[in-house]
Amino acid sequence: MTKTTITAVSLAALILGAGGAAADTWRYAFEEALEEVQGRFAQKFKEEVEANSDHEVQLFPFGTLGESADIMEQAQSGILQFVDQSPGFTGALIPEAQVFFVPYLLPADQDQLVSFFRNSKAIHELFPPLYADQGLELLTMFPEGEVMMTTTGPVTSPADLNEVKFRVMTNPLLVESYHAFGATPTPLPWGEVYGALQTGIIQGQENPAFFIESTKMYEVTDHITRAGHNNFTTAVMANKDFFDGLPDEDKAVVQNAITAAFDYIIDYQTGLTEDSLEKIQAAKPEMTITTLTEEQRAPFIATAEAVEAKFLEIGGGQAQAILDQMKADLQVAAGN
Ligand code: 6CS
Repeated sequence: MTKTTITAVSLAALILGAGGAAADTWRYAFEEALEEVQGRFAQKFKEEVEANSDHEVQLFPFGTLGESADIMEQAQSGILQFVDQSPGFTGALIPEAQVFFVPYLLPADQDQLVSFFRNSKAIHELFPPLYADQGLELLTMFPEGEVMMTTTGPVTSPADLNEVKFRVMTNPLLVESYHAFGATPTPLPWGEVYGALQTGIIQGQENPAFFIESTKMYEVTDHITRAGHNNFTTAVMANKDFFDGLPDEDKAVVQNAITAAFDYIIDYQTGLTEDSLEKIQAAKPEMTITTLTEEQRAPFIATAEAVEAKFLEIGGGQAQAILDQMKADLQVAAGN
């Protein structure tokens, strides 16, 4: 062996042979700011990984690497090791993920909701192969809070949404759902929403209360309506080649950090909705916050069947299996 060959072999041994002992920097991007729910989750994940390994996690909040669609591309191509992208956007890539936009499917009860996310076979067994087909290791899904409409006009019935250009995430089933609610759905990336409301291009959007407060949506709308139609679901993934290539000890570090961050983010959200609504009311006393009565909700609830049928049409090859399993999981979460 020549000296050059020996050096090259030693170098390769150093890089490959070190296995899990090598300290790496892992890049993790998400769709929100550092102090919003996805950012809090990511901070907890980073803290856990760094406490239990030599690796460093570098966090990229919303806007630093582009929109949601951009960070997904970067994660799929391996530029990022981790990404948080909500089914509201992933539904365009994985049609089955649109199931989270069948209105009134997820329970309003927080304990049932958390139990569903913890134990769901649909999430833990059926979705991972669908994400894997897109080069992604699905690590977890978690809820971010009751979704509320914020609009420039008051809303107590679908008729009030007539002619309302209503921003939705870029997800075909969410478009269908707002059609069924009587609005004119307008899919937009997040970065365009405030400006579109300010300039009157759109007149409404939906999001959880913490996000309406932190992104100051109340400055450009006047009414919050709680129709109880959904809870915001998000998902954290790793680039699959990266994850598959990790030694077992690092896979365990990642999985344990995800479990710790899941528990943390559920605790963190206790009281968050009500606190956020209070902050909104304090910042803008004239903002109306209306919880629709059962009677007022009835026509919104009545759309669920048609939207579910649409999901089965456009939700991909596994749509029926996913929907059936979700319903079975929800029954278990409800204690039936
Ligand atoms: O509406 C959206 O697009 C955003 N909403 C939340 C709660 N998180 C990120 C997402 O981009």
